[in-house]
Amino acid sequence: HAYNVAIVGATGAVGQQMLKTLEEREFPIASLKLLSSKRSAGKQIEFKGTTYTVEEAVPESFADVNVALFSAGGSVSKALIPEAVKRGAVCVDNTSAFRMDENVPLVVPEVNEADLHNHTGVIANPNCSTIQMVVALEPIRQELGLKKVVVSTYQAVSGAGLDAVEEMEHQTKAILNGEPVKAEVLPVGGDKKHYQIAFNAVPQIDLFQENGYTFEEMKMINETKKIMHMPELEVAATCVRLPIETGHSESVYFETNKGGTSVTDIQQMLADAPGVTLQDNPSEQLYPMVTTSVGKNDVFVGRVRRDLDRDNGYHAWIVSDNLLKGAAWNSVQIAESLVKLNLLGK
Ligand code: 11C
Repeated sequence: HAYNVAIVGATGAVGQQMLKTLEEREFPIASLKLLSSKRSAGKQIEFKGTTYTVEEAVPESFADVNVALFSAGGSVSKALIPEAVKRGAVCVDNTSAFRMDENVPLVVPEVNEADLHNHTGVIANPNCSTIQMVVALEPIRQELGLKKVVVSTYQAVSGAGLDAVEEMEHQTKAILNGEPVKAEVLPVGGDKKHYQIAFNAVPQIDLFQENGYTFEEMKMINETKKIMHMPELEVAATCVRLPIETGHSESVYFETNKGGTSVTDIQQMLADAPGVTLQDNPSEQLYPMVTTSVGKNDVFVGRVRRDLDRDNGYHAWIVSDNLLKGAAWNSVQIAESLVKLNLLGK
């Protein structure tokens, strides 16, 4: 069986990786529609040797579509997903528009694939920094339980889109050439000030919320609890943007319910877990890095060590490609799970 597939946001940083991933995974495509906002309509994109013209996404675009992957921003998802669902398309949404809606499953297949059974047309794909963290924590949660998580992130600019990547490149060249620096995109479109990202570390991703946390930090907190079905889990996050093109890194401290487990046992849990590659050998200087993780679908974990004060506390370093497992690959993986579980309808 093959499916009519639509990609909304086909020209964006994530849309491009969705196409690459669909091709690599040989997803069974009967027909493909590449959609975008009005601004990008008319662009041409190659897929498996055929040239497609990107069309503006409108409600009628979704007639006959079986599965639609959305990554064109929250407002596009809010406007068009109800229209697509009405027309029978199952939508996998990579934006934050529906993630915390209690009728919408928020899915990372390695953690909560079974939640797909409850879908009513929309499945939300979590935030990139949340996904890589829960993939690494889930095998530990299963064996030892989880009590508390404290994460600090080191996030790449491609998470903020292609405009942000371009801005970083321009700024870097300008600085190296001794020219003035322009900042118009980062840290976030909707805020009053913009700051240079080149040669900088910016502790703001998305807008500040009333509680002093940024929206990115609150996404990590709320989404982790929802995906793991653990409203009681204690989670705190600090999210920082670095001048890296692609690949998010995270320093994660976690406390388990059961104490006293050896680092070797934790490493074994990680090594055996789906979607995880353990890279952890200090004597060989083996640990995950952006340069060795980008372009791969897995979540890479290393630097596992016991907290010096608590026998149920551990530290780890988690790296993944934010456009792949953090976005495109997780979305395509959800589509594959929908096919496997016979949940695409029609
Ligand atoms: C970033 N995590 O790195 C953001 C991008 O909610 O899907 C993903 C935003 C989202 O800027």
